[in-house]
Amino acid sequence: MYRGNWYNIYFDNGTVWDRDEIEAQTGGKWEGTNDNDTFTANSDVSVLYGLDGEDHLTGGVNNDYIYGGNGDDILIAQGGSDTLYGEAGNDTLISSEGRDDRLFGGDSDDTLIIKGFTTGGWNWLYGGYGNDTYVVDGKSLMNISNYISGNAYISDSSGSNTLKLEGLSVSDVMMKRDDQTLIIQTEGGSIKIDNQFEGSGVDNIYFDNGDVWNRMDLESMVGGTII
Ligand SMILES: [Ca+2]
Ligand SMILES: [Ca+2]
Ligand SMILES: [Ca+2]
Repeated sequence: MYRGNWYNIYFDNGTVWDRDEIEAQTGGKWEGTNDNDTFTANSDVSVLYGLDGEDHLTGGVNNDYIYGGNGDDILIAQGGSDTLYGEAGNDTLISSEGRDDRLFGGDSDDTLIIKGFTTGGWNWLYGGYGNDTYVVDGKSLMNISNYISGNAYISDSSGSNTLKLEGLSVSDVMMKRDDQTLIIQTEGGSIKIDNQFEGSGVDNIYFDNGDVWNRMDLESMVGGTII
């Protein structure tokens, strides 16, 4: 019986895709090459695979999932709530709006950046294996409205990690402790570092003017002891 065959795509080699297969194959997926790729998602695409090479991939308006693959990649979240996976290599992952993004550095030494908080919400940063660097534009935290707050959550239990608070000085922040979690409170939001007082998290926090706080400094500020 002939029914609905206008949905189908016929290839020269005899392959036929029906509608389900077309949706599965073209449902917003973009795949790069094993060389260096540069790609920015549009509204039709929400899953990006960089594969090998040093890729430069940027999210679009959707809630995108971006996979860097092997190599040192640059992945940028913008619009929607994006999830970035650096995977292997020394990757740079950037949340450009700081709006409910999730960044996973993966293996090796990655840099995870929140470039600016334009709205409230939480951003989740996971460096994974390796010595990872976290960079948070703290100044933008102070510029969002009084009624909403921008927040970042850092969870990292391996390597020697660093947090850079851009645009902030030591007088802009207040350190608090909630069980083993360090909470860095600013006027416009907070940064939580999971299990900081159990030896996870970051070894040093850098401020703009060159001030550095290490683990011991953080311990003494919140009145705890290193376990
Ligand atoms: Ca590639
Ligand atoms: Ca990578
Ligand atoms: Ca890493």
